Amino acid sequence: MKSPLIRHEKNPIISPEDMPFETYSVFNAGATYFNGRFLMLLRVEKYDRKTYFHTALSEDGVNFEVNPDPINYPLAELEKEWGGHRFDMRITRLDGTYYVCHASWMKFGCCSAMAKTDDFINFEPVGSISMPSNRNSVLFPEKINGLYVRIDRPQSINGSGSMWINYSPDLIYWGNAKPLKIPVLGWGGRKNGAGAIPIKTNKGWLEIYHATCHTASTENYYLGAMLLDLKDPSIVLKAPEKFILAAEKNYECIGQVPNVVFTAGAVETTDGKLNIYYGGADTRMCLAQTAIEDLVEFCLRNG
Ligand code: M1P
Repeated sequence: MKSPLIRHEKNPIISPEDMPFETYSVFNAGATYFNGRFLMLLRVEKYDRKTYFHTALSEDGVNFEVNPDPINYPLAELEKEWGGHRFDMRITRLDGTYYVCHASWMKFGCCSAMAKTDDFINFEPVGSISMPSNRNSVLFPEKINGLYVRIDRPQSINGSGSMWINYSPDLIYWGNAKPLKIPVLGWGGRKNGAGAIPIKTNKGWLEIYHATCHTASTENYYLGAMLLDLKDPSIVLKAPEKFILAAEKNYECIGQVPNVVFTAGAVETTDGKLNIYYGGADTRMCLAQTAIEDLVEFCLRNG
């Protein structure tokens, strides 16, 4: 079975030139549904090469209006002392609160960190939730067996690494870490990391992730999908060896970092689609769509 993902005809849905200010990249947005609208937290790099986060809202999930003002995102304790370049925000709605997990580069390396918000205006740091080197944290949208659960990506000194699962009683203390056993993939042998927030289906938790491999010229990024056990998400039920999206279009191959498709958020639409938002070449925002049941079927048939 072929990948059921279809690129949106309006791709890229947000390019730097669409932004209400000068910027050279807008990519890897976290995404959620908020107060009846689609919301993205855009990663924006301006000409000072600093990173800012701007919300963008949409009625239809395709046409977004970008807030010209960046969000006010207070520094967490460790970041005050050691600096923190944040990137790649993933948004989880859990018990009515929105939790944002992101990478935070400090002087000693990259940690996963978390904040929470009710309105995407005021954010309260939860804190650093890992030791270095770690990133690509996604929080599950519900507790499992009474514990918070997240997938993250500890990274080795040579930059490789793969997904692990961690548990916490309070979002601060994390442990019982276990690697997710996905097959060694031809397209993902270098590193991988969780992308969208896991989606609960009756066949398991559906997770869309990225994985990379080195080619003769670049490190190419792909998207893959897998199903995790509902009661014990450290168990990988199905992890197809086929990718679901590769960088093929110009807007995915040409830009700040070539040959990159990278998701940090997917949102269900009211008409049964799944909108998978992804960065193209670390430069612009793109959209691919499928139906959740088609992606689950893809995992079941190819896993
Ligand atoms: O430049 C491609 C990607 O590189 C990193 O990916 P990973 O988290 O897997 O190491 C991140 O910086 C990501 O934002 C970026 O798109």
